Amino acid sequence: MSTFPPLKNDLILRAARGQPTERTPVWVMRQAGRYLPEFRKVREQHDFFSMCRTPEIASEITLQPVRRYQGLLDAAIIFSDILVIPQALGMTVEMVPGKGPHFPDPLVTPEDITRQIPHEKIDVVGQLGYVLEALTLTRHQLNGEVPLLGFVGAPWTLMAYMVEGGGSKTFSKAKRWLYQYPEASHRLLRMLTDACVDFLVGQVKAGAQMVQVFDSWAGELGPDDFTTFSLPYLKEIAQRVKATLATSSVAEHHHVPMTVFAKGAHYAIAQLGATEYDVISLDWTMDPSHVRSQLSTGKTLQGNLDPCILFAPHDEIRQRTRAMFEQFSAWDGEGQRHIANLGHGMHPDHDPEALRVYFSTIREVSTQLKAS
Ligand code: 1CP
Repeated sequence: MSTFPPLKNDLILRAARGQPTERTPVWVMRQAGRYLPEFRKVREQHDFFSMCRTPEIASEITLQPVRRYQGLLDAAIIFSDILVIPQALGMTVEMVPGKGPHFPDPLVTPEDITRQIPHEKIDVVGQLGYVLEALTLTRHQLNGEVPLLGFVGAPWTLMAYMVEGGGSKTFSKAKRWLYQYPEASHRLLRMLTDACVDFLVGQVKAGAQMVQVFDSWAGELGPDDFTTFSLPYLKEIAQRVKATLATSSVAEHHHVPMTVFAKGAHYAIAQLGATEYDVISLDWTMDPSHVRSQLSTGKTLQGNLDPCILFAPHDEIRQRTRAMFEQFSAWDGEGQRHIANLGHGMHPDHDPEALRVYFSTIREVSTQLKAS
């Protein structure tokens, strides 16, 4: 392993582990993205997945928000996409500007799994070496300013894209698979789980200091289906990643915090609380104190301002951010177990200055709380 520069700000790692912090750390989902003019400038010249595959470009984009919000951000998240896993398994995925991901040849029947996912492609870490290189390069370039986050899409969310062929309003094709082809669905979810485990372990070895599993479409499933088709795989990912890293010869790998974001899965909070994830990320429809009341174990919560509040006048952003922050600090008994974030990602038409207001408000209110 190459030696990385010493970390100057480990607030997010401490908050994730439930250790004391002098203020609340903050980052936002999709902080490296289309709302930034500097991102759009690079994007104009390149195809999306070529950007992901070029470590220098991926690294540059990861650093853009860290530079722009100098000192206000407490983490960087590697620029990539959850759909690099389906690509590594052999599927074609294109990113259509203004529309989103598109699979020209999605999985229609279970036979398509064997046809489209050749066995020899399952060396995910080998296929995704470019993400690992981008992580290592970025960790050096960050120079210890803030920790670097890695991520994967959860098996159910990845399966949803692979069957739907892109985004969807109802996810009816993917959900139909669960009922018509439950065995094949489990076979696919299992392959994706193996890929997620290998890829996350690879990301940590390459330099990721914390990782997040995005189950963006968890809320499309009801409680029973979530318990059958998503939760066991989410659980297994945390278990296996932690067990594998515990045997690493590098001490830093032993305590890499893991976050789960099961968007919309209100009904699953207690179950998620019983997994090995350190942090549970909440969308904006979830009430932090209600969530906290359902958790018996010491977990850190992340979130959860509605991203659309960033369209409000600055004064209202300040007011709503304060109100959000207070909901989390109400149970601040065992140390500030809160990582401030939005309840989902930035939108392309957000004003970067509105996000600055959010960051500064978090800084202000959390510093005041700690000083009081
Ligand atoms: O800044 C960051 O957060 C890091 C980079 C990142 C991450 C973590 C990107 C860049 N994508 C993701 C994860 C991701 N990708 C998720 C999980 C988080 C979430 O729910 O938002 C999902 C569902 C995707 C799939 C995806 N990729 C979508 C969503 C489409 C839909 O179904 O609604 C879209 C629009 C993309 C493209 C994408 N990914 C990232 C960027 C900057 C973009 C825009 C691409 C462009 O320029 O066209």
